[in-house]
Amino acid sequence: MRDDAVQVLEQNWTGRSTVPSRSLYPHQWSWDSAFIAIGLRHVSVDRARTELESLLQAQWPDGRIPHIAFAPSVPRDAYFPGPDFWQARLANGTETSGIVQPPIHALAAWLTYQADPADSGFLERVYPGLVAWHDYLRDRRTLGPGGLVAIVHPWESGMDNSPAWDSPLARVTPAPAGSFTRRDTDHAADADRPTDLDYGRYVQLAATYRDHGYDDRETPHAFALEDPCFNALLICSEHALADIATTLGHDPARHRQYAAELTDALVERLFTAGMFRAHDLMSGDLVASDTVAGLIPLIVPGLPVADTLLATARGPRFRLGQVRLVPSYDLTAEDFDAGRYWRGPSWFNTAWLIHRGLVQLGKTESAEALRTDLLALAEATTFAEYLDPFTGEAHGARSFSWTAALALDLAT
Ligand code: 9YW
Repeated sequence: MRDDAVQVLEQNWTGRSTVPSRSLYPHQWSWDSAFIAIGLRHVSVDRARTELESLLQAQWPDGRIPHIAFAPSVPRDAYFPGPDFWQARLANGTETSGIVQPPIHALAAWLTYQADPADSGFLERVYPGLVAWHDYLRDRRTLGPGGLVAIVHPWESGMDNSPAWDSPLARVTPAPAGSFTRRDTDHAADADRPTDLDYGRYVQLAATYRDHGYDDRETPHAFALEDPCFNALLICSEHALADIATTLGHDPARHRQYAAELTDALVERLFTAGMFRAHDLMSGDLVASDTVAGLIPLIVPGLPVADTLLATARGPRFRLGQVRLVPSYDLTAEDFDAGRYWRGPSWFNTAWLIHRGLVQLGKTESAEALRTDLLALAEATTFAEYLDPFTGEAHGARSFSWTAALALDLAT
């Protein structure tokens, strides 16, 4: 398995970064690169560093790390929405999207550094960009009164068609069907992907943001939610920034302080009925859909409700330890769909995050069971993008980079 995983990462390496999948996603994706670096550090620390540093080359002057950095060598229409849609070009010539993805980068940088602690030059180089990234989120994306940061597009959650976005998205008028051409369904089964109606809404939201210059103060956001996974990863990364600051001889206090404030807000604002739910800033309500995003706070150090949350993960909605990996959606929900993307299937990155949470909580047996399951499934599915939580059957792309990287990490 190890050799095969290394080979997947080799095949998907472009010289500066790793594409998530040669067929489906031929550019650099933000949170993918962070997960990939976490695995790559066991193969080549140099490549892991380059992966993260090349992503920072796509960072905007306002601090945001865009969710896609487009590869100039790939045909402009290979992926939709491509560079001509986003119309975002940096001074260094890099073309990017204008939205973001969950901030797991500082954690990835810290783990990459730990694979070769003799080289603190890497931390010196990435620390300012990572601080600017978190500053962007805090200063421009704290849209509600509670201090949590908000996503303004479903793609920003990394869980594109999560059922949690159904009711907020229902308010968005979709872009007309004929006004754009999807490319994702050229490479994956329609039944595994988001619907055309959802896609039209994604396109409309992104176009509105673009037409307002991606300015968070000017854009009349029709979609703004505080997502538990996004905020939990920000907390972990803020702790990682504190560790990085300490290593570099800087004062870590501001990072610990922000992490503590976010943790309080997360529990106070998003925790209900045993788990975390997204808060819709437009309606003022918590969204009544339980998704794996609501379990990811297990990774937050010192989470006061960790025991209750773990009981929910093991309960009938997610059946941790009884099904394959961790389903992306409540198994008891009427519209649970074992094959469609973020509406049921299990994913390797969320399983890796929950595994990390279990280890931190000292739940050794559960952690070990999840690790064994992840390694077996990575091999059996030839590193699939996602899979059926009941049968383990592979769905989406194969030779998927973060699957190979995270399996490598847990195999090491
Ligand atoms: C898309 C690249 C990305 C991931 C996201 C996943 C998917 C892109 O692929 O989004 O075309 O729908 O949802 O988490 O970063 O792997």
